[in-house]
Amino acid sequence: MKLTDYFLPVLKESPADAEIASHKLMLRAGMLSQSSSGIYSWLPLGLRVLKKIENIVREEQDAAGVNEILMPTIQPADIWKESGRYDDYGKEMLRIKDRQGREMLFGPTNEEQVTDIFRRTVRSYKELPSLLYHIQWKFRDELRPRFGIMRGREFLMKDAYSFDLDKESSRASYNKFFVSYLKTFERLGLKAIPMAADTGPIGGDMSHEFVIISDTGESDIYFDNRILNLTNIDENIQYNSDLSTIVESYQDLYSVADDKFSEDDFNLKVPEEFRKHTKGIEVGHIFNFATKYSEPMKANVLNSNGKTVPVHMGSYGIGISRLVGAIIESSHDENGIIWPNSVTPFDIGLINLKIKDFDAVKICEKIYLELKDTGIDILYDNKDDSPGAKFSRMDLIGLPIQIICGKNSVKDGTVEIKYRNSGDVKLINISDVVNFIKNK
Ligand code: 5CA
Repeated sequence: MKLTDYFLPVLKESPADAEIASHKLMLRAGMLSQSSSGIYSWLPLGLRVLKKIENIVREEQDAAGVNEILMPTIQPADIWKESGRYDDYGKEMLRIKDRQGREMLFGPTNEEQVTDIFRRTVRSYKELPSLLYHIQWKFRDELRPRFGIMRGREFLMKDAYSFDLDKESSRASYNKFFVSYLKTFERLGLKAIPMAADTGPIGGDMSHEFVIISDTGESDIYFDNRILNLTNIDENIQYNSDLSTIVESYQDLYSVADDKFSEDDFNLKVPEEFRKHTKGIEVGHIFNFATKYSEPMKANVLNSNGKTVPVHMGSYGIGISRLVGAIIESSHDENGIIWPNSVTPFDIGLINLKIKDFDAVKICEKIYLELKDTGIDILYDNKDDSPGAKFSRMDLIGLPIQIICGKNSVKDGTVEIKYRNSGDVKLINISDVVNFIKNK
């Protein structure tokens, strides 16, 4: 992509109402445009990152054997009346009426909708377990939307749902999601800690929040520091094997959100040198709620004895739009964003400092086309701006590698490679650029 064709409205100054780094940087880097309180449009750079995160989450759900579906944003109130949550959900739910006067709502979550799909289609225990997910916009009329897309009113969520015959197999489904979440967040360049948590309006008796440590997070977390040293999940993990040992290795170390915190337990279970109390950002939340929805909504199957029984369910959320902010919170410096390779909007930024020099333009065009041909995403700054403006814009948008083409490029046939993360700069020959980048 050439910068002269790209819609990238960067700002010099942070907007006054943005309080935290990620919100400021997303606005300054031209990723977002606010529509109203807690509601945003995603501009090209922001949308690229959102899609990359969405795809990693999708790949990991698929790898764990979860089926992708797409449910509507607008749901009928009737199913929420059946589950009993229509009144419980309160003012966070956006309620609307269609032209026939039927009560509808903009979905804040989908337990009822997915349970309705299940009860219409599945009859026998032989079809279980069933695992479904979708990636869809949600609306919650949050009391205090803040920090940009971090606590929005409209936000993108991956929500998954499990249906099992009994408590035991439902626990195995829970473990599957638990492990796949650890792997997903690893791929996103994040260390997410699973914390035992309250279930709130979703309900149930077992729940974990996945939280990344950050001073600007809204959650208070208490944990045993050794949880950060547990080994990563194997890339080829077999999701149909028994995953309880992995899950227990996390659960054996005390880690809780503040609604589950007990000072006595913390002191008893964690030696003083490992006790940690910090702020964090909740990027995922999983729940097991047994038959809370299946019983009132009559989502039943026939078991092996021909008896009708309600299914055991769980739900599993990841805040996809929140993750964009969370990744920036954990990876930026005073000059701007530093994208992890897995979610960077472009792999490479190519800067031409000599846009009026015919030979420099020729060199850059060649590098640009050759890299593009190898399937590398490259943003070519071919704009007629000062070097200072070009450097600060490229640092702000945070691409991992910059190729800088200046006066030496024409004279000596070299370009500079700058790593955004370390700031290290390296000179290489123009003829080696493509191979060098390909090997990275
Ligand atoms: N039905 C369950 C799981 S599918 C559910 O809705 N869980 S949740 O309420 O915890 O939301 C799941 C994830 O969505 C959260 O962990 C968080 O990362 C994200 N999320 C929740 N509310 C917001 C919000 N207002 N803005 C941005 N992201 C949010």
